[in-house]
Amino acid sequence: MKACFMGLGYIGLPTAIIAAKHGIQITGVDINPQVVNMTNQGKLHIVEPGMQELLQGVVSSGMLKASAVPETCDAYFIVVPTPFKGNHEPDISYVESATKAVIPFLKKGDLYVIESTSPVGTTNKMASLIYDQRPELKGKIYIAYCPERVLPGNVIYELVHNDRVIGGIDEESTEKAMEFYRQFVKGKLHGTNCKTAEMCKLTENSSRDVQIAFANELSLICDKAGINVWELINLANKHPRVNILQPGCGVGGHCIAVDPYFITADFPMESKLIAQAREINNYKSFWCAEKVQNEMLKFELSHHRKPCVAMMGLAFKPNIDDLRESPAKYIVTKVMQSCNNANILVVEPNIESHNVFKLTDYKEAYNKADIVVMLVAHDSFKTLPYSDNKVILDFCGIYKR
Ligand code: SAJ
Repeated sequence: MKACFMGLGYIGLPTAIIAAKHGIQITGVDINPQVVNMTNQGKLHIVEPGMQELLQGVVSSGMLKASAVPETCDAYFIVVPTPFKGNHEPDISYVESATKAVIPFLKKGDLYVIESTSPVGTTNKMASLIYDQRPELKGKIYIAYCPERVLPGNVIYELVHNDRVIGGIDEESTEKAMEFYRQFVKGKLHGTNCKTAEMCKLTENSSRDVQIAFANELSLICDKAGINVWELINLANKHPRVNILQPGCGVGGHCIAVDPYFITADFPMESKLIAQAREINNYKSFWCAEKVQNEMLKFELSHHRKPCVAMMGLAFKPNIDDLRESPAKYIVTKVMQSCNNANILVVEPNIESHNVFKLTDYKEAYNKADIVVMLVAHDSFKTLPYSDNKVILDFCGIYKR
């Protein structure tokens, strides 16, 4: 069997590699020539543990090759980004152009699958696009949606072991797509229709966003009420049917902070809670920045000098180097702008250097600072002692006090 993966990013490339390892002949297509060149040399352009060795193996055995254009295969997978247009409207133009690129190659019996996170209705839209240009293929090809749900850093394991939801435009398409994934997925495959599968991906990430918003809202209430939110959540979670997540300095990354908008853009009247959760999580970052600025002002008034402030963490979540949509980065930027960058030490132990922020070692910054702002719960920060001689703003529960 031959399969073509349109998009060799964080999801497309690992999936293509795993499929190739399971005996499927893969053509990986990317619009970025550097990605194509690196992949063909067996060099991984993303960071993912264990993936480099696997890539080298499938390239040298000839099971995977990268190209700027698709070629005739038996199955086509659309694994490209779905960003925003502005105003939080999803932009499916990458899915559309990848689909247009494969249309000339489609033939009777082929499988076409979208994996990109997409607004509800996208698979049917792409089916119409295909049939408009190739009416003779109507009812002769299989079209389905199958969202990815892997966690960066654990992709090799999760691609194989996670359950998958697969929704076709008809039952035959669902079955055909399941047949494909069965070749390398050990998790359960759950068949449904394409609209439900599209909504399922958005639901998973919106659910997490709403739950984090609840924790963040509690943190705001507790701050005003003088209650330790970490202790409160820990105690509430002793109830056998309560499981509250952790508050933080906001929600970041390219999934949880983004996907809910794919629902609110299309169903504004119905998605009040989902929209409110987005607002609460965004507000939490703004609130944290204000809190830092207020503490700096208080310090200056009582000490008659400007404080030295350590901003601990830039990544969007603990123990990674990914700064995409990072609330910590937003807070650091906002605080630095408000004080002309004076006396602010920026810390991110998971990256070597940054083109905007001058980075300081975490121990050095902690020792020098009058105000320590814990933004990301990196493991290394947990080794730092609590000090009563410093003002510590712990937004991510390093000390849980
Ligand atoms: N966060 C909190 N409190 C918590 C948990 C997380 O504030 O209790 C924050 C994190 O600090 C971070 C944000 O939420 O800023 C998102 O982190 P995450 O770990 O929830 O999610 P991602 O973006 O790393 O990966 C998610 C995963 N989805 C879920 O956990 C439901 C992953 O399985 C998906 O494949 C991925 O999104 C995706 O591509 O959709």
